Amino acid sequence: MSKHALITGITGQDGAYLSQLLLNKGYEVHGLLARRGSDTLWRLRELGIEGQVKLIDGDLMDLSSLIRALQVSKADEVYNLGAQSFVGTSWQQPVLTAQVDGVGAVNVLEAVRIVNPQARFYQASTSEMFGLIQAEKQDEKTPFYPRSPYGVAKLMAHWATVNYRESHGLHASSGILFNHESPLRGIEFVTRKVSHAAASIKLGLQKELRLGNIDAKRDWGFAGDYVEAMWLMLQQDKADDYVIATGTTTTVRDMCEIAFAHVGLKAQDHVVVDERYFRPAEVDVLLGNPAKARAELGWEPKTSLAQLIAMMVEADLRRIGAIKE
Ligand code: NAP
Ligand code: F7E
Repeated sequence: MSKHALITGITGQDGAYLSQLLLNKGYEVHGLLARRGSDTLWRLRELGIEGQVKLIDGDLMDLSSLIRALQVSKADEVYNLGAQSFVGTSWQQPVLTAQVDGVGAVNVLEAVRIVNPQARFYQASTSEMFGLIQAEKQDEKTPFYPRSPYGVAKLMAHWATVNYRESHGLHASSGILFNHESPLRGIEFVTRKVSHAAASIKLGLQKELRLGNIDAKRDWGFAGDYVEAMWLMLQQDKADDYVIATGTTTTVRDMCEIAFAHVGLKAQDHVVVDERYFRPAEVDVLLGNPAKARAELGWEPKTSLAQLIAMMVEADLRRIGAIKE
């Protein structure tokens, strides 16, 4: 009998890669579809799996729809990936972000507790919870200090996951994932904004790239590698929390150099710093220590930043080239 999975946020970057991973493992994959707006299924289509997942209408803010999704999917494993995930927007929509990212996670936990407390639960926690970092390298024991409404909402969801594990005995794990990117990354995030611009400038469609704080440092990995860690967490006998990261950090400025060099250009000739993209409070540097995940899950990142950025620029060259023809 195949296992059943329910993924909230199935139309997002991680939802698409996780669906692909689980389908390859023989799972029946169900996903919560929050919006039926214009082309929300493009990522599943790019991976060629649009017709292989079963979509259930629902929203993280609607507990009744989550209860129904648990019943319909008969899920053994529930991955809560749905979120308002763009940090910048969380200052414009702090209440929505709190509701979707914070209360939404509690809603999923409640649905699991009510419908099938034996189901295993994964929470998409984030390095944004470390915010103003309290240790040079962040691990599972590093104190949190979120710097954005997004980080605050995610911290609520993280502690709710721990609490449901401790008070209701749920197999509920929290993956504290550092930034992970791919050709399926939303265009608003900095790596994709850069890969798209490098391709666009190379093809003569754009001249400059306007960015915010290019001195910020991030620990960037490949989303395809990171969804494996999510699955591994739910295969453990005991639920727990794990940091998932590469253990190296790079400035936005240097990441731009890698992207532009891939198409034979120099980033400094095109990047313009624009204060409009600065945030009210910045997370200056993130650097994760994935030692626990390596030791207990046997998980390792497989893709270097140079490989990742090359993959993203190549994908954008193909997409833009296809539109131009
Ligand atoms: P993403 O591409 O922004 O995907 C977010 C997903 O959430 C989309 O499918 C979106 O649906 C869905 N969603 C938004 N509001 C919803 C609602 N009210 N009800 C149900 N679904 C809703 O994010 P991602 O990069 O794949 O990240 C996956 C998860 O990991 C998120 O929770 C994110 O916060 C977290 N995370 C991400 C990273 C990272 O670096 N990528 C790192 C740590 C943690 P639509 O398609 O309809 O908008
Ligand atoms: O910004 C700086 C920006 O928006 C990275 C989400 O997946 O990872 C992501 O959050 C850095 C920041 O990602 C621009 O100020 C400079 O310092 O790509 P980002 P994020 O904010 O780190 C975490 C782990 C999550 O959980 C989130 O869901 O880049 N930056 N100039 C810029 N950022 C953007 N977006 N655009 C710029 O023009």
